[in-house]
Amino acid sequence: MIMSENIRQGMIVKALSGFYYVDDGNEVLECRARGVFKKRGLSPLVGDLVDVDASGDTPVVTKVHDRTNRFDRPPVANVEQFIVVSALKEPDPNFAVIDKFLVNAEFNDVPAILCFNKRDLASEGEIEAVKAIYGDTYPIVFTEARNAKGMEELLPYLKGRRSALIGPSGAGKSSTINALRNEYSAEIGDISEKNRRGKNTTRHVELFRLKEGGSVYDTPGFTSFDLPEVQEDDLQFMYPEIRRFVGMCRFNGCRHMSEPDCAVREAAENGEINERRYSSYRDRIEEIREREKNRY
Ligand SMILES: Nc1nc2c(ncn2[C@@H]2O[C@H](COP(=O)(O)OP(=O)(O)OP(=O)(O)O)[C@@H](O)[C@H]2O)c(=O)[nH]1
Ligand SMILES: [Mg+2]
Ligand SMILES: [Zn+2]
Repeated sequence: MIMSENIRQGMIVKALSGFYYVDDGNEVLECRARGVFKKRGLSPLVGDLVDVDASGDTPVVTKVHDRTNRFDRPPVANVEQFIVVSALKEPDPNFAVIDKFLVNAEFNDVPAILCFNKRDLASEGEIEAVKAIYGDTYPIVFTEARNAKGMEELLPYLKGRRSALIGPSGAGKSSTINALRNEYSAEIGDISEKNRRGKNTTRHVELFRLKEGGSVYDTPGFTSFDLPEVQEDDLQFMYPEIRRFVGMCRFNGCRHMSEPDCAVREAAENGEINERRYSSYRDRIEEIREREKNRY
């Protein structure tokens, strides 16, 4: 029997239990991957553009095309934008984790926008407080995904791009995707009665198309996040509101901690830089110093 070459190109839209689901524009093929990927530690990721050999009984991913980027947590490739999703309540926002994720986005040159969900559970004052922290620096939208509210604010950012929704379990990432698509396609979980946290309902990454154009990755929630391998003197560039003041301090190489005549600290003191973001920057500097100390 002569095997005909039957190579198709498509995008991995789901990876689950050793199978890769490849959308070739016509249909979604359930594929295995060539063993060689795993051996080289180059496992295909959701978002990868791949070649599939569909001539045998089981289609096989034979080639992963060059990526624009890739991430381990969550495991995704070719992300054009991060949507950092938090609940305003249940669970409470974790600003340290949000900021680490924003640093990671800056570090990888991927734009980020903030989405605060469950606005039905928050007071006007609480919403204003969140705006005060991030509103001058990042696009920020407030949603009530469970009732499909606020999607018209979010959609303009999503059109024509591949955006990864990331954030803690229970924040409402899957609910947001269902609200955007107006159908129940991503599984939604409860909030634990005991500690008001999510229950890690989403366990795999999946890419969903939007009928308006563009697509969104649903990802599993996380509770902590490690800073990327950013150097101490580069951190100032990962906080856009601090970046503006770089070069204006008395000392070259000022880390904006306790140096005299520091333009950044002054800006934080007089409210030009949000004090919470400045103290977040300081915490990250301490974290990097701690990490360097423990390295040797
Ligand atoms: N009050 C309120 N609850 C919401 C809202 N959006 C989602 N929820 C609820 O929050 C819970 C968690 O929602 P999910 O969409 O599963 O959260 P997730 O971020 O996907 O969580 P993981 O998959 O575990 O990471 C569910 O009980 C939702 O009904 C909202 O706008 N307001
Ligand atoms: Mg989910
Ligand atoms: Zn300084």
